Amino acid sequence: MRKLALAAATMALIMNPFWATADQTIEVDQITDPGARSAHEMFRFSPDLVKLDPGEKLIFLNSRSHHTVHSIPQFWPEQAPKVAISNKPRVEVALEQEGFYGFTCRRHGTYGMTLLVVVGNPEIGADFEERIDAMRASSREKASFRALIERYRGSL
Ligand SMILES: [Cu+2]
Repeated sequence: MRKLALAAATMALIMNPFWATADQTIEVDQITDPGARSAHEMFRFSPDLVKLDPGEKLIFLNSRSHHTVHSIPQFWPEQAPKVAISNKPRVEVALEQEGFYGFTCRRHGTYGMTLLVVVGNPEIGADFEERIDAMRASSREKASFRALIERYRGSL
């Protein structure tokens, strides 16, 4: 029983968003887990929900073996430069503007491989469902991204 409780506590930790503190650099890995039970678990960003202060850095690891990192245009601050990474073991990205930054993997986004980075304390606009509808993405990808936003909302 005790082992089970410990496992549950560990799982809860894993499921929680990773909150950055000031001056931290957060690493986001791109995972391929052949032992996973579903495609959504097999291909994923880890962590998949990150909160940063403006100007803090994000490091993307392992944009290889078909993994890429691409901006989701519907969830991207207007003035911020878009991100497009492929075939790179390590890329540093600084996100200067407050807002929601949506990321997808071009190859595995269709299975739900998405990442949400929240910079500062932006408001979740009433139009967020419309934005999700406007994403050029599979229903699984949209559902995965919606779940990230709900997780962020639930953590406030
Ligand atoms: Cu991928």
